[in-house]
Amino acid sequence: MRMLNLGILAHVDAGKTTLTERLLYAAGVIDEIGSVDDGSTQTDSLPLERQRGITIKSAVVSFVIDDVTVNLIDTPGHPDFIAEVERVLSVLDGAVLVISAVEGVQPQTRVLMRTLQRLHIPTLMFINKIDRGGAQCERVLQGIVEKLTPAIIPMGSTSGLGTRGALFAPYGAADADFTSRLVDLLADDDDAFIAAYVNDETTLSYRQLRGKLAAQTKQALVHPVCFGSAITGAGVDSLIAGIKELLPAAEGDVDEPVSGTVFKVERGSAGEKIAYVRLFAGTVRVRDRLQFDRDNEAKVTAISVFDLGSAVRRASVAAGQIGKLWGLGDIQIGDTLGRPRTTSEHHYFAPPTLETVIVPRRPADKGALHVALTQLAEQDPLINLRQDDVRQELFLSLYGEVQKEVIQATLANDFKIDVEFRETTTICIERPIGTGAAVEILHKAPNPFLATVGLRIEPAAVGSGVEFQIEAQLLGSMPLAFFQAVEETVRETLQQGIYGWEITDCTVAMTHSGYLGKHGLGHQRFNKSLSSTGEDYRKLTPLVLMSALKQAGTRVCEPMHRFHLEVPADTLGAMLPALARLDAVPHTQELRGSPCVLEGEIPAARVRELQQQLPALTRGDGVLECAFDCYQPVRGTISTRPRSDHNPLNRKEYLLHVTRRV
Ligand SMILES: Nc1nc2c(ncn2[C@@H]2O[C@H](COP(=O)(O)OP(=O)(O)OP(=O)(O)O)[C@@H](O)[C@H]2O)c(=O)[nH]1
Ligand SMILES: [Mg+2]
Repeated sequence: MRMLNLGILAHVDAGKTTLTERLLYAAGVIDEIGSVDDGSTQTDSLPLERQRGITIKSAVVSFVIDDVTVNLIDTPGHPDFIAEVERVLSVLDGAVLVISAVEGVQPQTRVLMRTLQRLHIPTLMFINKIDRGGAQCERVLQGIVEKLTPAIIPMGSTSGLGTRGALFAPYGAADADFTSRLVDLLADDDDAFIAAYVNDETTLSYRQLRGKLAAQTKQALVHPVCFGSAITGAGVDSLIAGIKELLPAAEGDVDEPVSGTVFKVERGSAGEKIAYVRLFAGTVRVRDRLQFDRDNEAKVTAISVFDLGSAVRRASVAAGQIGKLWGLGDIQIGDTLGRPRTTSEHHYFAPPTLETVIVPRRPADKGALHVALTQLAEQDPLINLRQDDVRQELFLSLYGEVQKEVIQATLANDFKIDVEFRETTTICIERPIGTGAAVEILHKAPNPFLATVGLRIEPAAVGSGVEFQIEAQLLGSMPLAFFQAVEETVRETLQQGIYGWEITDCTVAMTHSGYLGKHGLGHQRFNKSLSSTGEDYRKLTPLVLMSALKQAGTRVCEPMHRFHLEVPADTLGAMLPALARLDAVPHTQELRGSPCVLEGEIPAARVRELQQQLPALTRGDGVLECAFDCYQPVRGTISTRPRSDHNPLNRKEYLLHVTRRV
């Protein structure tokens, strides 16, 4: 049996969960189609999802198309839950990007498509809701070409747009327009193909063209587009045929050593940890001992595998499948099973841009709150729980207000803890401005450590993160463990820059190294106080790095959102000055007709104010959509905005503290 792990992604409310339901129905897994609005779908199974009618967590269901088992992952579309999407990206073989035929390409659609392309995930597009009033076809296609990618091909035509009877009819060999568009599209990436075509148009059979289309779709070079309606079922059969024909199902090697990725962690009814794993190679059986990150090893006590809808208990899970594993107490999201991880941690989307202080309404709940949040952070590592040393307050990272409400409701429902939030602030980053270097040499005052560390820090491309390099002449000059200690400490130290924000988009090069080894001690026994240890490097590195960083200087950058605003034409006069007051900059405006469309950038810190002012400014008719876009230097005269609880004095004390060798 071949397997296909398929993600359904889209802007909020485009119809992912409804489409999932429709696919399960068409595949014969369910007899009745559930509805998001009644809270009866398979994948929106959490009480909160059913109450609110939105997806909050990614959920897996499975169905079979002929000889292919599809594990389908329904993801949330709301930008506050983008972390849920991020975690599943590394386990997907392919994706369906859903776009509403009424709303067209929306801000989150862009964010998602950009990432799917960056990761080369083969993607089909499904233009949903063709039955809804206002549904359009050409305009949406044009929007896709302009805002997402020109490498698309509509796979059929629609009729009765905007009515319950709207239909989708797939093109075939006889549609000359379709075949010539196919040739144009496919030739773009294939010179031999175009040569064959130029020589003799008729030598290319329709079957060859479809084969080529499948090959290029599987390489994520082109994106076939189907239309339909998840509510009426129109176009769903063609989508299913497309999933089978055009996306890369594969048979994993079940006899190889185990290799897998954990993309979701949840707690069972008895509080036990359950890890969702996509297995790329090998077979895991109950009672197997499994190795995973951070040198952990544990015994698998139970397994279930997704089969015809939900997960069922099995004795094993094999390559290609998604399984739930019990017994791995220390497992975390993102962990690799079996073979050690080869790449460093990847974030495909921007991390949360807001941070809030969370406090229990009953002070006595403080301990319980800490425990509960630690458990939530286990399922959602990006909420990044931290406690500040001075005020002993708990800080949570957040994407937005909806996520905040969901955390509040989860704490109340599942843990019986009432909480409130204080002071939501934006999380900035710091980028180095120039190059800085520093070095501390062994046995040379004031260096109190038995280690030599030299570091140079310089700016790198925006979005590149932190790269650590060891300069060539140092390689092999010191035990690897010491280099590792330096790299780990560099990454740790960069969590808090000069103004207290995380430093990113830089390269740190190790320029000097040195150690005192056991061999230097002659006949004496190994003596910790006379030879270098990892601790020496862990304590010296922050001092060297911070002094290099001060030399380089840093610039505080704040998160910016891209906004898409639709407002009645006659409210524009009030809207534009309001945007200016909020530091929002419109780049494009479509002022003809009503509503007018404004698109541009706004600091993340001001989005909430805009949301609050919008109803009054537009008589309640304004529609605002925002998605994170980039980090930009904080504007105005104050280009350095320190973190609220950042206390340079503390940092100094910390550095003084670490200079004492123990
Ligand atoms: N008319 C019409 N309505 C649809 C269609 N598909 C979904 N809807 C409606 O659109 C709304 C959102 O549908 P969902 O399936 O929850 O959308 P979603 O993409 O899963 O939303 P999130 O998971 O919250 O991002 C619901 O009210 C659906 O009934 C469709 O094809 N036609
Ligand atoms: Mg949904």
